[in-house]
Amino acid sequence: MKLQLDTDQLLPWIGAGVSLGGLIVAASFVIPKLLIRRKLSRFSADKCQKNVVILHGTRRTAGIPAASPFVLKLETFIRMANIPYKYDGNLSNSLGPKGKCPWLSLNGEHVADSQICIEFLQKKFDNPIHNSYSEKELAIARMVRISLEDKIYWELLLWAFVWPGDGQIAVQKFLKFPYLLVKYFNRHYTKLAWAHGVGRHDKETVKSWLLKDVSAVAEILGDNKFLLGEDPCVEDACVFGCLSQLLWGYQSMSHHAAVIRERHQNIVDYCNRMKELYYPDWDQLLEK
Ligand SMILES: N[C@@H](CCC(=O)N[C@@H](CS)C(=O)NCC(=O)O)C(=O)O
Repeated sequence: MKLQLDTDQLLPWIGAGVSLGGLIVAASFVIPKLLIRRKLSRFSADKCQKNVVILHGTRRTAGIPAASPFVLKLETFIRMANIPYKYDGNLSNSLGPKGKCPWLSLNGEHVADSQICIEFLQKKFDNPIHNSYSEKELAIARMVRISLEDKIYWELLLWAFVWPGDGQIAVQKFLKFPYLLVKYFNRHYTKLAWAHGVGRHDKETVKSWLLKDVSAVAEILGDNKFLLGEDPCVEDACVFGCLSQLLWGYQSMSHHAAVIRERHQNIVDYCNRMKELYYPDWDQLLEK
C-alpha cells in the first residue's frame, strides 16, 4: 500500500523530468539551427553586393591578416584568382554552417570549408588560375596540401593549445585571448586531437614528425618560385596559408618554427615572394 502511494506520487515528477529532458534535447538541436539560419539571413542576396564574395574569417591580427591557416588560404586563393571580395572579420560570424571557420557568401549562396569554398569559386569564376602542370604534378601538390592541413596543422595545434607551456603563452599574447578562452580551447582541442589520433602521442614524437613533415614540403618546393615551378597552382594558397603562420603568426614564437626558418630558407623566400605578390597591402590589413 505504502509502495503504491510513493509510486503514484512519483509518476508526475518522472513525467515532468522526461518532458523537460526531451525539451532540452530538442532545444539543443533546434536553437543552433535557428541561430545559423539567422546568421545566414544577414548575408542574403538582397543585402549584399552582387558577385562580390563575402569571406567570413577570423578577426585580423597584428602580425598576419588571419591567424587561421584555412582563412588565409581562402583569402590567398581569392586574391590569386582576382575575385572581388569583402572580408568579414566579425567574430560573431566566424563559425559558419558547419561550425568551423572560414565560410563564404556569394549572391545568397553560403559555402563552408576552405576547400569546398575554393572548388565552388573555381566553378563560379571559370577556373581562374591557369598553368600547364601534368596530372602527376598536380597530384603531388594535392598531397602537399593534405599533409599540411590534416597532419602538420594538427602537430602545430598541439603545441599551441594542448601542451602546457610556451604555446599557450604565445596564443594568449599574440591573439590577445583571455586566459579562460585559452583554457576552453585547451579542453576543446585536446578532445579533437585525441579523436584525430595525433593527440595520443608524446611531445617529442610529434615534434620530430613536425620537423620531418615540413622538411618534406621544403624538399618538394626546392628552388621553385611557386610550389610546382614557375607558375602558381591552386594549392599554393594552402601552402602559403599554412607556412606563413610559422613566419608571422603566433606559431612564429615556437622553438620548432625557429628551427624550420633556419633550416629551410626556401620556405622563408617562398612566403616572402607570395606575400609581396598577393598582399601588397599586407600592413594595412593587420590589426592596429
Ligand atoms: N577543413 C576546414 C577546417 C577549418 C578549421 O578547422 N578551422 C578552425 C580555425 S583554424 C576552426 O574553425 N576551429 C573551430 C573548431 O574546431 O571548433 C577548412 O578547410 O575550412
